[in-house]
Amino acid sequence: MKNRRPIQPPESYEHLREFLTAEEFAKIDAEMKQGLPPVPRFELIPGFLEADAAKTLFDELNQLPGFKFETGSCTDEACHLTVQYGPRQAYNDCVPEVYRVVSSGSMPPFLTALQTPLEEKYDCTFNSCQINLHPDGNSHVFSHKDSNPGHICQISVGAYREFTLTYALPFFFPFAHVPLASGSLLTFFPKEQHRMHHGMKKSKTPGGMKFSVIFRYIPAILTKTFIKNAKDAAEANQIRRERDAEYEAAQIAGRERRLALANKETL
Ligand SMILES: O=C(O)CCC(=O)C(=O)O
Ligand SMILES: [Mn+2]
Repeated sequence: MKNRRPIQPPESYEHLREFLTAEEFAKIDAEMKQGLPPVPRFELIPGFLEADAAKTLFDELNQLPGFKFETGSCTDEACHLTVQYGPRQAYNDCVPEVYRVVSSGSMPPFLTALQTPLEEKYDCTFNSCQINLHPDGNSHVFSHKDSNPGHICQISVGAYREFTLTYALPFFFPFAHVPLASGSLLTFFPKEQHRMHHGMKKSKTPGGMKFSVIFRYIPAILTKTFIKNAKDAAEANQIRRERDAEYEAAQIAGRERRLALANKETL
């Protein structure tokens, strides 16, 4: 396998032929009897916020109370701090209590003002905002998938960092290094984020502070448990049903609210 990596979302797995030997690719083709699943898309908008707006957001985030060292990992040292508004997803049982955050209640207005245009842009509805504070270039995020259904929108402000995206299917392969410049928006799409992992390596050069502002819809059931904690398939299906029913109902209700508001504005 060669060592170069693209940084743009690929349109298909075809680009892997550049990196894999013909034998490796033929083996994968053969293993995936149904054919390869579609490539998980992501969208990066580098200048989603103008420099001034990014600076203002950085200053507002810097004033927020309640940041706490946090990790979702059972083994990694906590090296970022977090504050969460709206529902907070459950932690794996092995995550030390001291590194778990709880919800700080409802979102302050400056975050709601960021959420609204994202919901309009992607026709989706969020109910939570997680803010991660990375104090310097030494903080990192281990490679993982998020557990929520639906879109994930992440706005970055502050020091430059990169996300590494890794295919989880059909094989483990880091396929993109995504530049998270200040003011950028990175969006993962429903279901597709489950086919890849995202993580942030330590910075190679000394770097300053960075905030990640992450909007998601987190159904109540996911604040209590994980599908992989289910004791059997029936319980896993019950969790899935509850998760999807709440999520779908919230998406429909949110769309109706947006439509009603748009109609009122055009009157
Ligand atoms: O802090 C970040 O940049 C990403 C964190 C993340 O992926 C998560 O908390 O699920
Ligand atoms: Mn994540």
